[in-house]
Amino acid sequence: MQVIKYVFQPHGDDRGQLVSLEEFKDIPFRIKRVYYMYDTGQGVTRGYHAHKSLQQILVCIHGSCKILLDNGTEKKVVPLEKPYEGLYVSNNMWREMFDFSPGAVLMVLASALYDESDYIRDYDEFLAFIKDAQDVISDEGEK
Ligand code: T46
Repeated sequence: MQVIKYVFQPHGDDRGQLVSLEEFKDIPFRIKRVYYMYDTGQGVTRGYHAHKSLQQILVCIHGSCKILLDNGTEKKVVPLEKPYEGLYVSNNMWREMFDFSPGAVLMVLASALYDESDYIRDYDEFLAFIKDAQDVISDEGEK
C-alpha cells in the first residue's frame, strides 16, 4: 500500500511559522469542508469507517496522533507529528485515529460536504464494497 504524505512549505521568519494550503496547489482536490478534533481523551480511538467517495488530507496541527490505514488487504500505521505534514486518505480506505497526545488537534481537509450516506461503518460491509469495486474494474479490463 502506498502512503501519500505531503510536506507543506512553512513560511518561517523570526516571528514563527505559517503554513498556507490552497486547493489544487498544495491539496490535490477542491476543499469543500474543513473540520478538526481536539480534547480527544487518552486511549480513545476514533474513525472505524471508510468512505465510498470522499478524499481527505489529515494534518495534526498541534501535538501528535497515529492513523491506521487499511485497504482491505494491507494495513499501515502512519504517525502524524508535524504541523506541516499532511496524510492523504483516499476513498475505499478504512481509517482509525488513535494515540492522540494531550492537546492534540487533528485538522481534516475534505473534498465534499458532510454526507452520512458516504460512510461505511461496518468492516465486513467495507470488504464487500471494495471487492465489488475491484470486480467492476476487472470486468471493464476484460471488455
Ligand atoms: C473521517 C475521520 C478522519 C458533522 O456533523 N459534520 C462533519 O463534517 C463531521 C466530520 C462530523 N459530524 C458529526 C457526526 C457525528 O455526530 O460529528 C460527530 C462525530 O463524527 P464521527 O463520529 O464521524 O467522527 P470520527 O472522528 O470518527 O471521523 C471523522 C470523520 O467523520 C470522517 O469522515 O474520515 O474523522
